[in-house]
Amino acid sequence: MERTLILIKPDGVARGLVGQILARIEAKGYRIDALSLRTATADELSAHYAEHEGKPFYQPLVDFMSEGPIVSIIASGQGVIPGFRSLAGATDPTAAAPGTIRGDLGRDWGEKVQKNLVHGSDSVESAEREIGIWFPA
Ligand code: RTP
Ligand code: MG
Repeated sequence: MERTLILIKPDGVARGLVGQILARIEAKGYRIDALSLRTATADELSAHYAEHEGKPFYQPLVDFMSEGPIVSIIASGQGVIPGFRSLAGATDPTAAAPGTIRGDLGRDWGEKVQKNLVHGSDSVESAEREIGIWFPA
């Protein structure tokens, strides 16, 4: 079965949106197979965001992701990888369509990094790689 790695980022946990975000994943019909709440280590974040190393938003992104606990989730279901990205909406919460997690629950807070509540894997390869980082066997 197709599976994906979802993160509820520190802004989502701090704002008390975990329940609402999980409810949207479940209401869509995807299954939650694993779930953990904890603060990420520096190693997990550098592995997770390796593709963005060197970009101007990399350090602000890693700092933001270290601010507090994260909920990491493995979710499964046919089409869950693109399906969750479409539930999440566009990266920029100002541009994200209403009806999406980022569009309904997020906004621009005037900070260096886009605080956009959630992460979802963007391909089968990313999903398997990211599941290995957040849920080591
Ligand atoms: P994600 O990986 O978190 O699911 O989001 P995404 O695919 O929509 O966005 P991506 O390009 O992979 O960027 C990863 C995260 O970095 C932050 N970001 N900030 N210019 C900026 O301020 C900027 N660009 C990216 C966001 O938190 C984004 O989700
Ligand atoms: Mg991404």
